[in-house]
Amino acid sequence: MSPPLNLDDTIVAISTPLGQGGIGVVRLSGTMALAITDQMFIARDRTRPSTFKSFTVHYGDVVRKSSGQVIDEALLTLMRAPKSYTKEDVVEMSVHGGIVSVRATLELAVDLGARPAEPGEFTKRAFLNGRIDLAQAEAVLDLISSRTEAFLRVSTSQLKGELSRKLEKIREQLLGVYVTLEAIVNFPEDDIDTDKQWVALLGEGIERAKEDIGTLLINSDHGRILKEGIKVVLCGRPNVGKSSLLNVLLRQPRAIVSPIAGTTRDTIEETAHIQGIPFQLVDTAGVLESRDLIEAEAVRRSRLHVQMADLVLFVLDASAPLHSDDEQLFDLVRGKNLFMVLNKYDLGHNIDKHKLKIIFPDAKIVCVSALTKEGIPQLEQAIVEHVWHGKTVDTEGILVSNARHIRALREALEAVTKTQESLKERLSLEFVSEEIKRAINSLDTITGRDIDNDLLEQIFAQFCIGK
Ligand SMILES: Nc1nc2c(ncn2[C@@H]2O[C@H](COP(=O)(O)OP(=O)(O)OP(=O)(O)O)[C@@H](O)[C@H]2O)c(=O)[nH]1
Ligand SMILES: [Mg+2]
Repeated sequence: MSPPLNLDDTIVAISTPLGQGGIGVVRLSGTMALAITDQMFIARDRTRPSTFKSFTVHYGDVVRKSSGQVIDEALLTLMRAPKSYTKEDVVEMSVHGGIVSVRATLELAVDLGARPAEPGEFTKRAFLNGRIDLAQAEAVLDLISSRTEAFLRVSTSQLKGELSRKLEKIREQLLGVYVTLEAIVNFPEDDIDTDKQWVALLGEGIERAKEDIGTLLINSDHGRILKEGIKVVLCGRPNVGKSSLLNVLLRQPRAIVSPIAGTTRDTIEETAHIQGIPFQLVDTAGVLESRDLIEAEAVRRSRLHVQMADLVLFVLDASAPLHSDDEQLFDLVRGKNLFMVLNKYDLGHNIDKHKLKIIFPDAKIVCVSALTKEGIPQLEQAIVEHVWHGKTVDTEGILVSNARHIRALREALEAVTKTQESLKERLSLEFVSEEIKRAINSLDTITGRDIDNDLLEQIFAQFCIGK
């Protein structure tokens, strides 16, 4: 475990990606931020940064005063505590992009007493100083790594506190139940338990909380999909057109296509966005029996990808009858989420669809031509529908996407369900009350109201430096 970080330190970091760019930002936060800036920034009008008003921007030079060396010209932005990202005094100096200038500015601040920030330490301070809760801090992380606009919307809504407010509502419901239960347990002489009404009342409160947690969990599937994407694996015997199909779905000629069987000898992975959802498409080698070590490895990889797929597109040649090589692959894809993609439809339909239907009753059959692109929009539509299980997704609503949050919600749901059962079976009220407490604690780990230090370290360690 790393030692606890000192909140009294003034921290500094380069907050923009290192590399060539128009500008680079060096950010300072802490009680000494202004005093340090006074030592390294000379404004054009010679006024000292510590006298600047909050939310103002100033033009000047970053200067190493000991040697008189001007490091770069800069624009300085000041945000005074508590109205800043960290709730501390924050100074941001925008210097010219490129590595040298930002590094020199950072080193100067360190020489003057600032400590290089740990990854995510600015956001961590925002959390520890009570500006945002943990769910919001994690939304910052998601926002930075968003790969689709749909997911960007999800993380922005979480950052604005929509998830936190919903959790707070559920917490209050459960807390109401908990307080009532504790009162009954501690003051039995009030004789409330002769009145059956309270059981019904408690039951209602619990049921409502359960429904709310349940809804968050159902939608979390969608949140996770938007965040992580869906792994779609194309498999099938050689020459059926897997690579051609991959290229069509990617809208670029990524994989080599040829009439020679066994063209693809390795797995090819690319990301495609279909209707705002990120898909990780994997093209596999069609070889069945390997003639050499390379092909043996290709077969092994293909099998591994099929096993890990969220959806398998089993590609077949629609213009020819089922081939024994097709059938050899049936066992590999059995039990997977499966689409039968009948390709080369432009060449005729000689495949026995009826037989396929009998062998794979649950698989969807789609006819396409990678050559003429006939049926491709329908294939894409079917994939998207399959992903959302036929439901439309409201990406404006609250979508929990974080695995940690999902786990905590599941625990809370389990505890609440147990409470319900215990009430029904009229088990001891102490027991019921304990379970409610457990549910509340689980919810509290999401917002960080109740979280241990190690986990906190782990969460912020995923951030980049400077955020
Ligand atoms: N007429 C027609 N030809 C197609 C279609 N799709 C692919 N082809 C042709 O079929 C041949 C094989 O295509 P590939 O995409 O390389 O097939 P593959 O399944 O990736 O083959 P391997 O990598 O060897 O396993 C090429 O000559 C393609 O041009 C289609 O829909 N219609
Ligand atoms: Mg291929």
